[in-house]
Amino acid sequence: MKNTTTALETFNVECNSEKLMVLETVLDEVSYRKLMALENEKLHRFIADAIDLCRPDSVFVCTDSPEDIEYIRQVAIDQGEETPLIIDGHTVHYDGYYDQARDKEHTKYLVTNEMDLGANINSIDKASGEAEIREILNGIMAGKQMLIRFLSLGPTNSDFSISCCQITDSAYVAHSESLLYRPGYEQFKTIGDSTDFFSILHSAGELDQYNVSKNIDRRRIYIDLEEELVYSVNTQYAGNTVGLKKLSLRLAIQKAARECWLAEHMFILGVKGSNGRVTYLTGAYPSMCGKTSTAMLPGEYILGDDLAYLRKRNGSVYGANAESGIFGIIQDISETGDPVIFKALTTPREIIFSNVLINEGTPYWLGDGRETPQKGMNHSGEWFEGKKDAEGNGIPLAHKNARYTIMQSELDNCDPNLENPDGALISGIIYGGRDSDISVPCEQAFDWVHGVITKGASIESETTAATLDKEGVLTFNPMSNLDFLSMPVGQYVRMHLDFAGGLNEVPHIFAVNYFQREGGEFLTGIRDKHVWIKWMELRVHNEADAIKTPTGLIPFYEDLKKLFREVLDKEYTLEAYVRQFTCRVPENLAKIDRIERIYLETSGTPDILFEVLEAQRQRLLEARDKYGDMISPLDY
Ligand code: SPV
Ligand code: MN
Repeated sequence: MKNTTTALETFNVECNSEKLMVLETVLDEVSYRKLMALENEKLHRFIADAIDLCRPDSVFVCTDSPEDIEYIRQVAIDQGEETPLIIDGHTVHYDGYYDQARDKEHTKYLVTNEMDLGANINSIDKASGEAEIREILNGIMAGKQMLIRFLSLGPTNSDFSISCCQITDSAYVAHSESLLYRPGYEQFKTIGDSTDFFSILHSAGELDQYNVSKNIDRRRIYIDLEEELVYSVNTQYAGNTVGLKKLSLRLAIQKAARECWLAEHMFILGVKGSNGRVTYLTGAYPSMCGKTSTAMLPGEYILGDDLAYLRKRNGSVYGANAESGIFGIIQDISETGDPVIFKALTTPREIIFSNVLINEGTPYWLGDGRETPQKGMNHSGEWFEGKKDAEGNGIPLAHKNARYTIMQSELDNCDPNLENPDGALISGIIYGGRDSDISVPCEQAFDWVHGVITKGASIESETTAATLDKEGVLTFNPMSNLDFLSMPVGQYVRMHLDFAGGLNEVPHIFAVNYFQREGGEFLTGIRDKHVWIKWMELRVHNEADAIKTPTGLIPFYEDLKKLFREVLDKEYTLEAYVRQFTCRVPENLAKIDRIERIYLETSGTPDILFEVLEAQRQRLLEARDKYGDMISPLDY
């Protein structure tokens, strides 16, 4: 039993026709009519409460009509949240200098006494958290216009669809959503009075002279799992504000658990095989582990780059992209390295660049392979080579987390199934990591349980120079979803294990590591990942054999040699193969110890996890007795 009544509950109890009157008094006739066409009481209450709380000067309801979509794009420019660039359709947006990434510290779940999310998940007592954030939101939209959008996660009118209502005072946020998500106004008509939708209330708060959020010290992102409601305030960075991205992923993970499907931080890639077949693989990799470059492999199809929903139908797994656009890292995109995306970013079409350098209306970013100007505008304001910030740190010409926002359909290799309400048949799941000397470049799990536990639930990734942490420290990140878990990690792993129940076609599980190193040198080339992916495609169709090792199934040299020739037109030596696919027993044993320790400290871990890790340890010990610490793939 709950012993406290929250402010929202009080509002709902009191939300009689008098409270709802605010809709009639604040909305103009056109917006009122648009809203009333959606006959949903919970929706009307959410919007009435937001208006009552934030007190905007005016409200705009977006129906997704071309005029409404254009209106939002234009407001973003008129308000100075975006500036048009030389190329048609391109604009630039800046987030504040200290608002360049997801704020993990201030992203919290609002929890009641009876909820247990485990020790590692950031949470706050619901009544006090709600009171705190509503106090910050109180009157925050004075002098501003509130924008209301209806959107769909997943293709519309499908099993995958989740209707969402986003309220924001940032036209940049609303505009980003035009590029990143499917329109949902019409879908809201079809859900009738259902309470089954996500609600997001965002305000950028007071803006400074550069139109960036001023009160960063009062930046808060609070998530109410019971109400499927998110509050976000005093921030603009899309990962904190675009409600359908990581904020909804947290809600979707809980919803998926209730409804027996999976909401994952995964790309979906369509790999071309023989006779015109296309095989779909999903992939979960922590950041800076090659996720986007794998999703965008030249010559293959991209179905999604960040968020995948996986559902079971007729004994098989089908996947859909929760999004229809890309909010991608722009650093290191160059004409030679990434021709498809580079071309898209340098030709006319709708794109929002964020936190890049602008010189004479042209965007520049780190690692773009071009001669870069010595001055311009960037996330620090007027920028010049050698500029330092308040802490004395040199300011690079663009932020490392600078991004581009683009509709996926703008890419030449966009998968034709993007809007397919049935999704695509998923044949395999890839888990990525980053370590210098533990995992081989690619490996297949023995079966679903072995894969979920030793690959997905055991992901570790070395910290890189891109974070403030010490470099090379292994960080635990199960299914690369740790930042977004809305349940104890043991329960989340159990949910994956159970997912295979009732399946006739169980997806194959693979692991990759693109970052093996010896003496500072990478053992694999940047494009070699394409070969590992093509090998997986063959494995799915039983067209390649594999060698059984203590940790999984690895490729035969001859198969890889052939693929290197076909895919990359490259010679692949036996020497390279042996170095890359040697099993390092002590490193693998130490990893098992680390993972086991983490799960022992977490309540609710299923026993099978410990059994599977122990069996892997025993296989490694037996192999060590027979072959020694370093086992060549030619030994078995
Ligand atoms: C990530 O950090 O995993 C992203 C970008 O995809 S964000 O929207 O910030 O989550
Ligand atoms: Mn992501």
